[in-house]
Amino acid sequence: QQIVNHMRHALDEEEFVLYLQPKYSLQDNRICGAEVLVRWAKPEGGMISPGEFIPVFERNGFITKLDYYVWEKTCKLLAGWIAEGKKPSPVSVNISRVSLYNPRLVEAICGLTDRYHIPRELLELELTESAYTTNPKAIKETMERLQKEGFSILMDDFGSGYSSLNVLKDIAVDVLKIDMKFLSDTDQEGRSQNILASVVRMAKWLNLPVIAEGVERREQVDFLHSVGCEYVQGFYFARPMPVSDYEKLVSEKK
Ligand code: G
Ligand code: G
Ligand code: MN
Ligand code: NA
Repeated sequence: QQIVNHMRHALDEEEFVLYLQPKYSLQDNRICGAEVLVRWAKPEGGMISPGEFIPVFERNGFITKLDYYVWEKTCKLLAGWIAEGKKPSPVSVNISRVSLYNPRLVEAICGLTDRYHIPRELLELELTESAYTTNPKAIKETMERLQKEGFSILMDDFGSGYSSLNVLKDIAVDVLKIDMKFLSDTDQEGRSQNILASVVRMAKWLNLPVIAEGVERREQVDFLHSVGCEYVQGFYFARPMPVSDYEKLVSEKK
């Protein structure tokens, strides 16, 4: 209970801040969007990364509140850019597996984009692949409702779970995100490279854009280019950054 009060307090005090990690188009090296990644800025200093607190929040249910908070902040951000006359690229937010089972999820997201007058193609939704396993039927239904409402669904961490292909068969997601952790450095025979190349090819057959994430090295970029992967995200290009830094970066590049 104490930790719950602590988190409520943190929400009220706006200790959760949005960071943005740019996504790039490999074809022209331009920024084509960003992913929102939340950070917890403690008043006594220091940033806590979500890897530490999201799993806790998923267990105690607080994640639904935090997710909603992040989506609303993101809508405000987009609304601000639009009001300034900018033509923002889409921004994606993460949806926790817990938020996914909120029966009012679709209403909540539609309500936010309506309230802030955000064109729905500007708010993209990232769902981790492993979330599908618990109740695939309910999730499929929710996904399809969101898509009908005009939102794109990005399948996060594709290939990391146990049922990637199964999920892909059942749900017509809009974008695949593949993690480069997939490519191990110790792989002498290039097995994982071959698998990655095949996934990109499969995605093309399915008419699905692919974003490679976790791109850290030049050789990975060259490889991705050679197999026709179109979009990238990762430390090699840019780390997650405060909103003001992202705005600066985007205005410089244009
Ligand atoms: O930024 P970092 O790599 O530390 O993020 C760690 C994990 O936290 C990632 O799996 C990411 O998807 C998740 N995450 C980041 N921000 C959010 C958020 O706003 N909501 C949810 N549910 N997960 C998030
Ligand atoms: O699960 P999800 O894909 O939403 O999480 C993205 C996480 O990956 C974030 O925590 C982000 O900080 C991290 N990340 C982004 N780019 C890189 C990268 O190039 N290398 C590594 N190791 N992590 C990255
Ligand atoms: Mn993500
Ligand atoms: Na991911």
